Amino acid sequence: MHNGVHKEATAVSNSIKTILSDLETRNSGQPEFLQAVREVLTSLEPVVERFPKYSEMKVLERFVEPERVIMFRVSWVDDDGEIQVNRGYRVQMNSAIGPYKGGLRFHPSVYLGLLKFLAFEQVFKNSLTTLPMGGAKGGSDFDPKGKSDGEVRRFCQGFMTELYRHIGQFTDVPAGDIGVGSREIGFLFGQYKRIANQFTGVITGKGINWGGSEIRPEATGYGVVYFAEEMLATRSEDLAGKRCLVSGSGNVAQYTVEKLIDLGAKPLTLSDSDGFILDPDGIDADKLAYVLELKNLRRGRISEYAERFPRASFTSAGHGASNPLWSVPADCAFPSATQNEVSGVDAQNLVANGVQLVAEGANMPTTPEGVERLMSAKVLYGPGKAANAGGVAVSGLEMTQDIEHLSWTREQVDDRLRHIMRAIHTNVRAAAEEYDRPGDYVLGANIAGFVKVADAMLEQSTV
Ligand code: NDP
Ligand code: 2IT
Repeated sequence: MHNGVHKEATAVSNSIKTILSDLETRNSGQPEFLQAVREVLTSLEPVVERFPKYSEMKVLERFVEPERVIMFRVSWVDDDGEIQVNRGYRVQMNSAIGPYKGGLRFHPSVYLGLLKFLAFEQVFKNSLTTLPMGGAKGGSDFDPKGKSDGEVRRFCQGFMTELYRHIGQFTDVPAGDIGVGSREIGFLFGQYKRIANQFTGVITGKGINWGGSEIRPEATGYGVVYFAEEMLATRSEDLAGKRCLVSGSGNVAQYTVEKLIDLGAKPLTLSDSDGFILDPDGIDADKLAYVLELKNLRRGRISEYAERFPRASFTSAGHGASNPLWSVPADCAFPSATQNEVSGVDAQNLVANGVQLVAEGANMPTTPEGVERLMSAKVLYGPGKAANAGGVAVSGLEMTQDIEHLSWTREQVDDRLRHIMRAIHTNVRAAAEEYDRPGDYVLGANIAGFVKVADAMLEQSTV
């Protein structure tokens, strides 16, 4: 390497190390946020070396600090008449390329660091969609599991009674995530409308008769499978006949399975936090209809699948360093439950059992050790911020339809979703090639997502 270039590389690498160590000091106790930032900043080294303007203008330092964090109390009354208190949040990370956009998560594990990681990832993902959306995430440590409809409604109304003043169709547009589905979106939107006295597209994932978009419920799962098809096509392969592992059994998992069935693949598994089911005959359309009814209407547990279909088995979740779901022999894997659900050992098991492709429906489901193992084994690895961007992309299309007061057909939205997933795939691969790392979807997604937002920040000056 030329001496000057080498010096520049070392200086950049040192300055990124300094940013990371400052960040660790200032955000100790937020391991998921630090994990997400570490991966991204490390892969941005070559772009920062090539364009000193990013260091000079302190773009990385600005990227890792949310523009605004809102934390608030949510008090509500449970079915026994007791007052309950939860914590609500909205992390407004970056608005350089559009209004803040990102989901709401209701889960007992929610705390500021988790939402900062999700909001940080969202900035890159939204940039990749080709649509004008900034990044945000919010939610609460409220646990919807086991709560009555009335309790969920009262919680959602309390949550929105504070959140409404911080959001708006041109300011910040929330949507669903873990624990926030169509029921919760309805309660949240209804309360927003009541307080603001305005019917606007302030939330996405709305019902089809009140401003929602066709294909939004399906979009994340369909998009992941479209992205997987694109990845396989680079090796002249397709999904027909492929045995697929899917984790989770919520929104993303359900529509991943639906699209896999459509394309002739054989989905074998689903899971929830209690464990996983393995159906050696494959989950077909009728069995999937049962899962949708079980999870979305009865709010039951996935273990019931094995009671209903006796050829399937249920395995309880262990607490060790590995999840037996990822040891099932298969061709492709679609982690679609939660962060850090694929450990280094799990990744090793996937590779040992023949998996050639991992496309992430969940956000950051693979640990850094896991990513390292998959990439060194030359598995086609599609990180969440690229592979699962279809959900927020169709949210962006919902925003456009709301503003124009019209609705596109299923075919129109699905067609746009396919085009967007193809464009993301092309752009991510092009960025990886431009930086001499062909086929590296992690580097490609981080760089392609970064450049657009970073240049917007530079053009908008010191914000
Ligand atoms: P849902 O709430 O619909 O489903 C979540 C599923 O994951 C459930 O089966 C749940 O099981 C399981 N799960 C959640 N937390 C854990 C945990 N700690 N351990 C084991 N299993 C767990 O959420 P979604 O399907 O919407 O979200 C799944 C993932 O996809 C998340 O990472 C989310 O951020 C990501 N995502 C979602 C998008 C969307 O549009 N909804 C878009 C892009 C990404 P249980 O019922 O036992 O909790
Ligand atoms: O992680 C995600 O991209 C989502 N939960 C969807 C966000 C959105 O605004 O549709």
